[in-house]
Amino acid sequence: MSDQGIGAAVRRKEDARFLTGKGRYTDDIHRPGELWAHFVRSPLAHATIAGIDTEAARSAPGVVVVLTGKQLAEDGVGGLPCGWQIHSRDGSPMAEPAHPPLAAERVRFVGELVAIVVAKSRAEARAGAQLVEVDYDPLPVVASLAAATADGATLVHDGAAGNICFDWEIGDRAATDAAFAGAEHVVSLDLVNQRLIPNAMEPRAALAEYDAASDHTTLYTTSQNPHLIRLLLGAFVMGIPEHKLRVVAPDVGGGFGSKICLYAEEVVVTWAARRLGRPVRWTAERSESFQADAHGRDHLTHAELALDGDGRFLGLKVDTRANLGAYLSTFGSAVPTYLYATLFAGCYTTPAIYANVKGVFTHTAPVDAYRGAGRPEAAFVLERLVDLAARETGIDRVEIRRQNFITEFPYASPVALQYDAGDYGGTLDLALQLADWDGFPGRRDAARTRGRLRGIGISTFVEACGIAPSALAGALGARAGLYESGQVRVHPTGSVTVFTGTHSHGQGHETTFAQLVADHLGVDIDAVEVVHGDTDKSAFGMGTYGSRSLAVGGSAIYLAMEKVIEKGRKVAAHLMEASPADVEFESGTFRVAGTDKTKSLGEVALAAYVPHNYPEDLEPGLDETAFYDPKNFTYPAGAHVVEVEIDPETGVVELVGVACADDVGTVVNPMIVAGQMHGGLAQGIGQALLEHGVYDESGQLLTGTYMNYAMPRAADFPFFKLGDHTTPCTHNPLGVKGVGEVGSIGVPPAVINAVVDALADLGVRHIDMPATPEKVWRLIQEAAQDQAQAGANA
Ligand code: MCN
Repeated sequence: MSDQGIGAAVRRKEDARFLTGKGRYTDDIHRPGELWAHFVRSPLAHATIAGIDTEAARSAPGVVVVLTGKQLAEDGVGGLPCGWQIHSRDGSPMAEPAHPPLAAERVRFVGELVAIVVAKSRAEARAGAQLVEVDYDPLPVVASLAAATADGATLVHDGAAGNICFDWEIGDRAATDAAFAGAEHVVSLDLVNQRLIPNAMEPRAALAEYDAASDHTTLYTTSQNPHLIRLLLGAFVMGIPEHKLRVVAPDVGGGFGSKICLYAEEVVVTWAARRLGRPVRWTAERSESFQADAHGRDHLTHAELALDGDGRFLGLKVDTRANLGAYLSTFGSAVPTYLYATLFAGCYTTPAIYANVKGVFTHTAPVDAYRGAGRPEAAFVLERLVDLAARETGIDRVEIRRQNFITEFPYASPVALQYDAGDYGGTLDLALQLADWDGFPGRRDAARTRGRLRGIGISTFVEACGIAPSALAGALGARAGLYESGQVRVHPTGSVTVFTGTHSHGQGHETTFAQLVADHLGVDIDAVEVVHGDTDKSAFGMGTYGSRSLAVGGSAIYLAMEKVIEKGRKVAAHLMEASPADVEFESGTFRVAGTDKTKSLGEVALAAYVPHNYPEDLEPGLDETAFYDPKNFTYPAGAHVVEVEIDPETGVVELVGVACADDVGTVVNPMIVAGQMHGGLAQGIGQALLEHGVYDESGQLLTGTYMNYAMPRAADFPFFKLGDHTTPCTHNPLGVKGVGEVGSIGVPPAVINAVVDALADLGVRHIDMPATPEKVWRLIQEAAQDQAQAGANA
């Protein structure tokens, strides 16, 4: 390993600009003649729009134009498309109600766009928006899964009976029923996976510009996948040919999945800029982010696990209602189906699995991917059930997992996935060692003497990253391919520019992708620049989500480097008067095998661009592109152990230990991998203990500010103990798997299992997330009352 290549803990190249305030975010970009937009948003969750009076707003100081859904429709701007089609178990396609970017007739969630006010300044746009009079006729609201699926519930969309978008299934129902019929034990659980609200540091923003001379439109936007936004916006919504539309996602301050969707604001700002012939900009206020960024999770689930007398898992049944919000977001239908239920084997050999998922419309913000996207929900169901199974059968929590682990690979799970590699026992052993599992009883007894309840919890899990291959994704309903492009341009003096279709918004690609080049081409890392986020620069790409960037995007870059080496070999052979077959390449040097004749990559590049002495049949230049469509997902796996102490007087849960052993394949940069783990763990622990997006019955968002949506802070965490246990991915050229979501997937059940362990002696069987002090305190009080009652009855 070099000090820059694969495996080196190189400091992030991009941090120099971020830490010195030189990052260039959408809101930092200004165009001459630009105008500001402010949106009028619905204050009601469900209402018909009887009329919109824009008169006063139009004559307000500085206001240039006020536009509504009526004009949008007149201009032929289409609705927001969904990227993944799900079929119900009866074979019918999912309900896909229209999703107009500006509501014209009916509003369906608080925060939905109704009009855009464009003015000379931000303040004037905001003040103008206050003057837009919308005449709403309120309608009944279904703001929760329970309300939306109750008999006779008000319909969110007339075309979706019972508010059901799809009624989807996976697995073998008959085999699963048979497994349950022959079971010794059945463990069942009803649980909630609560709604989360993503909170990227940078709120969403958009700036659109139209150049009439060239008929070119440019949209700067806070996106995780600019090429996809160009495709959807251009081809499906606005009818702009892609060669006339440029989408730039410059520095983006975090996304966590919430910036993969095509949003109504992006469409409306682009439309307004084209209509006016002047640049139009918008930056969300934080309260707009709370209301209108796509939310995450929000499931109600009933699950059952069947076991034989020895604790072997025989069958798993899961029934989930998944909240989709008021409209289908770009990947809203894929998250609770193919990204969720395909993970129900986890790391276990359960032979029969059946899951039914109903996607439900409600009068709430659309729900889409949030870090982990489906996989945390699956791991939570499974790991809570497995823990309960251990308690209810009396089998040790570690042993019940170990005896059900998949140990032979490749492994075909009963829910569609084909695992290629893993060592679940190895990660478990390492996590137990890091956590000092065996020393726990001593620590618990010591805590008791301090009047505290101490618990330890474990979760062992598998995730699937880098959805692939495109043909399979297409067969399952994806309306896009899931490959990636990589271009490697070696300049005449040997420095390198890499163009990728992925997008880095905190993941450190500018460093790790440069490490790939340092490793494979032997170029100094400082002589490598990674370019992303601009559809005019990178050939094409599917962007960044699903922890796909290294496994898919990095592999594309690797393949492009292979092409560079192949061409360079021919040039070097010519320069050294040898046969290409005799030329080897290593660490930046071409060598005639078995001799001391060498040419550096820089010398070869110079010859390629100044081809005075050059092979006749070879094109000049050293610039290669590869598209990589993976053969399979990658399957990172891990074991997370969490230790908590609970103060019975207050119900406060203190996290006293977090130990994680993860297998993310070959590690490119251990420091970045640890950073990704820290971030994911923070979000997973936030879900387990603090965060909850809550609507009241009328569809008002009660958690619309940081005063009532509890975000985790550094002081909420102990030091994380991290361990790495690698089994390389077998089907990509780098052997890598994803790491970006591991923490948020693995840790929530470990936290809740630890909380339940601490309260188990009181008879507590389950607690829903977030395990807030109030919830824990109530459980303790109820348990005390039950025990007192039992004593009185005795
Ligand atoms: N890496 C590595 N070795 C590995 C695996 C990954 O060195 N074996 C490095 C990669 O090269 C990359 C980083 O770790 O620099 C993350 O890689 P990967 O797992 O491929 O994930 P992506 O880059 O595709 O990022 C997506 C993932 C997701 S899905 C969410 S959500 C998320 C996350 O990353 N959102 C983030 N991490 C985030 N981090 C920040 N700061 N901000 C976000 O919005």
